[in-house]
Amino acid sequence: MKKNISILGVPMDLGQTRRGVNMGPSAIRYADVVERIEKLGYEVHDMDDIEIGKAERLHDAELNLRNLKAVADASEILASKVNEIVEKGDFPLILGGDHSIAIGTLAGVSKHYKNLGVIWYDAHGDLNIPETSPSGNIHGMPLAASLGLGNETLTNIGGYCPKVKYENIVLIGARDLDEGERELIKEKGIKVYTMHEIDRMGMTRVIEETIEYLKDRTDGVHLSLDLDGLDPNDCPGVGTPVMGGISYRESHLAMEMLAESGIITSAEFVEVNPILDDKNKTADVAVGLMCSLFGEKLL
Ligand code: Z70
Ligand code: MN
Ligand code: MN
Ligand code: MN
Repeated sequence: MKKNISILGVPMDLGQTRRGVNMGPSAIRYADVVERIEKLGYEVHDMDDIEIGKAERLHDAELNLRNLKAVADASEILASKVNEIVEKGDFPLILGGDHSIAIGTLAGVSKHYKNLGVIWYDAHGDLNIPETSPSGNIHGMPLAASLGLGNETLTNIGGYCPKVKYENIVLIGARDLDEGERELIKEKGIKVYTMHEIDRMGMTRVIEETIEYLKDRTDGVHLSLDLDGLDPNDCPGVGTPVMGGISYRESHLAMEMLAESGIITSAEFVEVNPILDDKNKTADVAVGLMCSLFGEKLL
C-alpha cells in the first residue's frame, strides 16, 4: 500500500540575501503539486505553510550567521511539524524556501531513525561553518549543522545532535565548493559525486552506486534536492545558478531509479525562486521530479 503524502511549505528566505525564494512554496503549488501527485494514486494532505519571522537589519560580522535567531525559530517549528508528519505515518514532502530549511527538516525526521541516510542533490556542499563561510548565509551551512558542526543554536535544533553521520551522506552534483568544504570532504572521506563523476560514469551508475552504498547502512533516506543542482538552462529560477549542472533528463532518471529502489522516506525541494524564473519553469520541473520520485511511469 502506498503511503499518504503530507506537504508542508516553508517560505524561508532568511538563509540568504536574494528576495523571492519565500514564494517558492506558492510557485510549486501553482504548478499543481497536489493534483499531479494525487493523480499517481496517493492521498495528499497539504498542511499549508509555516510562518517565518522578519530579517535582521544588521549583520553581525563576527558571528557570521545572518538572521540566526529567526532561522533557528523557524527551524524549531518546522522540526516539530515534520515530526508530526512522520509520527502519523505519512511521507513528509517539504517545499522551500532556501536550503537553510534542511536543518529543521532533518531535525524532525532523523530522530525516527538510527541511521538516516541523506542524498544532497546540489551544486553546493552546504558544508560551511561560520569560520569558513564566505557569505554568512545559513543556506550554505545546513549539511554541516546537521553533522553537528558550527554554532550550537543550529546544531541543537530539535534538542539533539547530530542528525546525520558522515558515512551516511552522499552529495550529487557538486561543482561550487568553498575551500573549507573541500577540506572537510577530504578529511572525513564524505562520499561525493561531483559533475566530473556524473559526466564520466553517467547518472545511471552514480545512482546505482548511491543506492548500493546507502541501502544496507541506513534505515531511511532523506532526499534534499536543491534545484540549483540542475543546470540553469533547465532551472533558471534559483538564487545561485551555477553553469554546467545536472540535466533535466539525468535528474528524472535519478528520481525514477530512486523510486524503483524504494529507499527514500522523506524529501524536500528547495531554492525555487519564482521572481528569477522563466514562467514558473523551475517550479514545474520540481513538481515533475517529485512525480518521478513517487513512481510516475512514462508508459
Ligand atoms: C556558498 C556559501 C549555497 C545554496 C548557495 C553558497 C551556498 N557556498 N547554498 N545556494 N543552496 O555562501 O556558503
Ligand atoms: Mn488522511
Ligand atoms: Mn543548497
Ligand atoms: Mn545550491
